Amino acid sequence: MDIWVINPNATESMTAKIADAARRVARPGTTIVARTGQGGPASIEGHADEAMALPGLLAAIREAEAAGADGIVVACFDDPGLGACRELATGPVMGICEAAAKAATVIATSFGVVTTLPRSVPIIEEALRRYGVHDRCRKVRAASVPVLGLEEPGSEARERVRDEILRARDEDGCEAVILGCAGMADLVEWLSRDCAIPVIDGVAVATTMVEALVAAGIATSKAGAYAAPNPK
Ligand code: 5HY
Repeated sequence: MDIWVINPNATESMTAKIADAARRVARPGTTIVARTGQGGPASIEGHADEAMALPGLLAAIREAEAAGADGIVVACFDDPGLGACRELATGPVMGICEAAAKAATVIATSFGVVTTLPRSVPIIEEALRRYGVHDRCRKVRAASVPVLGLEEPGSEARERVRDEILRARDEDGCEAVILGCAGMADLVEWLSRDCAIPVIDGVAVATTMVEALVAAGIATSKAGAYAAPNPK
């Protein structure tokens, strides 16, 4: 099967690490096709960036559909434009926030999220409410690092993320912590070891969830909200 993993921001280095994270967990028969959103912002930090990323994201969805993609991962923790992506897609479409949040509720009674900037916290809290898991989340924390700080070798970003995860574990009583940015995907193994708590990367989980749905023959329903857009 072919799973397309789409980074809606325009940073190729982040797409590469996202693709690596997806390929690390993909089954032998699965091909991961990675795409970077064209024309969008270099990083998505808030509502306006998210809106500006949508045209490139939807163009990539159309490309995936034309190529016969079996499933799609939207690799941005804001889960931008999921409804629109699902209208355009045939196979299952998973956002990394939704995937990670639902996985966390399976392995723990309470979880936390560590994202990049404080401005993303309310956006993530709203997403968790939308997914019906907000009551299982102790706290959404921000490491106060810009998204692209995660791309800078030698920056303090990874240590700041680790320190926030330790606070989530020790102060909030979280039993698991979700990485609240696709750009953290390459840190998951180190952080899980260093913090001695399950750390969940939404890219890996979304990839395996899409694989499972495709393997089970489950595609996006076209019976209602996710029907293809009306011809104009
Ligand atoms: C992301 N922004 O996963 C989100 C998350 C964040 O460019 N990729 C981005 O940190 O706001």
